[in-house]
Amino acid sequence: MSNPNFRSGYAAFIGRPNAGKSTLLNRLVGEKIAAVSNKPQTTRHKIQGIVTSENGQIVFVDTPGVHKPGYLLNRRMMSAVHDAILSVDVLVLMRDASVSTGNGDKFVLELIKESEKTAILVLNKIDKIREKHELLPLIEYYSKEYEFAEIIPISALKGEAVDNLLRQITKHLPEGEPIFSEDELTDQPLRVLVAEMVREQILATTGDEIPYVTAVVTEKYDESDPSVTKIYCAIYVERDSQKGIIIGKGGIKLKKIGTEARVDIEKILNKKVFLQLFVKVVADWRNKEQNLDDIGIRE
Ligand SMILES: Nc1nc2c(ncn2[C@@H]2O[C@H](COP(=O)(O)OP(=O)(O)OP(=O)(O)O)[C@@H](O)[C@H]2O)c(=O)[nH]1
Ligand SMILES: [Mg+2]
Repeated sequence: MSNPNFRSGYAAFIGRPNAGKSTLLNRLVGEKIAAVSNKPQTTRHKIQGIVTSENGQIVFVDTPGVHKPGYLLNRRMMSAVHDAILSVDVLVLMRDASVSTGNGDKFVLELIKESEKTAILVLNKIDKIREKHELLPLIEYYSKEYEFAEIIPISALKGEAVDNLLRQITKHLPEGEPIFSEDELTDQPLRVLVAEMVREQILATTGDEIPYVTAVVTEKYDESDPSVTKIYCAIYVERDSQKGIIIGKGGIKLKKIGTEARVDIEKILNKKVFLQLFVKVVADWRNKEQNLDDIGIRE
């Protein structure tokens, strides 16, 4: 890098489920690397997305939405959040500005306060807000609670004001060389990216209960044929009845999930893909160390 003032470092998105953290990550990176859905607790592990510009390199750390942990799965999700808070240079508190402040928001704010770190407040989903002045009470509330380095209203979905956000975050990073090479977009292994794309389609095609009891693991990734990558993914559920829901009548739902996920995966790999999905019933996987390790949700 020829720029002597080049800055580089880590910035973590912290916020409640559904705030739009993964939507913003995908938007900034310019590729779909994290699953997005309208269901809470979509993100289950830390996902890094890398954005390199002339002036700096930001390694974004997407984290699971902050929630009360019930299962071992949820405890591991929350330790991913705490871990990210401790390890990054800048915290980005993501807040859905279109909903009123609840206890969950206060809890997230406490995490930021305890960290005493440089933090930027991002008020997301402004496309849902009619008049900009409606944001003022929210801005006032947060400014009283913590000395945010910046407060930036954006729409992650529409891409509104995200360039400004990049500039502002870069400003608060230490001077230094890039951490990753310029063309790298994520630290996620392809196997994990693929599983994430499949899970996104499961979330999109099933009702309220299924998302929580489902996990996806890439069990085989075969590149021996140069013309087509063959990928085999296991979908974990906890009960036979859930297996039935995912497969659907005559297999129609599983087929739809597979077809749509394959389109996303081919986009990322830039290659023809054969994707085979199968459903495994694993009772209580959300409480089992070994299953969680296999799924890639590590302590
Ligand atoms: N209208 C609107 N919707 C948005 C915006 N950003 C995200 N969303 C929607 O909000 C929902 C949640 O988005 P995600 O990116 O999955 O949220 P998240 O914070 O990563 O959620 P978890 O992973 O569960 O913590 C999705 O339906 C998105 O399409 C936005 O700027 N405007
Ligand atoms: Mg997410």
